[in-house]
Amino acid sequence: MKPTVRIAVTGAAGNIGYAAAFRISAGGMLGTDQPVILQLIEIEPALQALKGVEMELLDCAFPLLENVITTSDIETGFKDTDYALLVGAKPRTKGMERSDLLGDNGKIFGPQGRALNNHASRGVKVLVIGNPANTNALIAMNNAPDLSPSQFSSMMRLDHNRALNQLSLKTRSRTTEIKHLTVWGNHSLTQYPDISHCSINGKDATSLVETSWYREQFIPSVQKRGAEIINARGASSAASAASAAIDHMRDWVFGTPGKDWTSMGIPSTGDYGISEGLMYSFPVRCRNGRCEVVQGLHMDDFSIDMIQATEKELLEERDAVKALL
Ligand code: NAX
Repeated sequence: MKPTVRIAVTGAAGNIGYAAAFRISAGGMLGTDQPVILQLIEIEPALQALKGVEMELLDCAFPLLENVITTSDIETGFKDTDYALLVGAKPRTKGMERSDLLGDNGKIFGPQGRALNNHASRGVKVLVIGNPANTNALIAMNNAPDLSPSQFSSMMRLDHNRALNQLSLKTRSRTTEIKHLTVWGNHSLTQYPDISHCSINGKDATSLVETSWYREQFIPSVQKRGAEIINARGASSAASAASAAIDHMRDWVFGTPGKDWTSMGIPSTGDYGISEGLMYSFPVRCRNGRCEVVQGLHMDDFSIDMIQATEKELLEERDAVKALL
């Protein structure tokens, strides 16, 4: 058995937090030889519900789960944590402008960034899931000057997995046979699910599907999948989001498989002409706990327009929260 690690989850009594906590405790994220302490964080009014989550976790008698801490105090919740999944966020309510949502969430992610800066393990890996995830991650990162920007990321893996699913259904292949898919940019309707470098069983994916299907059906269906789930389920994606968070962290820690890559929101250092500092989703390979943008991919005019459109939206989001950075 490895030495115990601490994993903080905010919004842990919510839908995604609830689904994630059990899979983490069962070893789905860091392996079945990794004991964990869960540090579950909620706002005061949800602490009673969180108590119920703790009771259920303990009732599972998970061999790997050494302890569960529940708290509304972020300094306690992030103390010595090795991994942080920032799920809790303020949802958009009727009549709320996007700028109000950005501002309200900034008030959550600024203090969380500072608490991570001051209390987390020096090697902490932070994944922001709560929406608007890319810009919330940007705010947290900017409020943690003693941590490296490379310790912050935002979740695009659900979009990536949704794209794998759509393409596998269309081409009657397994998702594991699809390589080199990327979802670029923002976790929003401007994201760009890109199959132009993708291969399926060694064949060019673009030769297996019609361009009209790719541009008019595939891209919008991945972009709008979240809304489709809400219409069907009456609630937003939860288990699939938790599963994506676990995939994201597992690849970050153990590496992306073989020569394949994944999609992760990470701080831009200017690759592919994307403005420096933006939390932007790129094709990423992870090795030894570090993530690197895949270099040298040829981008055609369509792709360039798409990656710039989603960059423009992220620049506008950054402008709207500049007081918090
Ligand atoms: P829920 O409303 O079920 O749960 C959110 C929980 O967060 C609640 O229990 C709430 O009390 C808690 N919370 C709110 N503010 C908090 C704070 N300051 N500190 C700690 N906890 C706090 O939402 P859920 O379905 O779990 O979704 C959570 C977030 O994930 C939302 O912002 C949602 O939009 C976002 N998503 C992001 C995705 C992504 O791919 N990046 C996909 C799924 C999901 O839509």
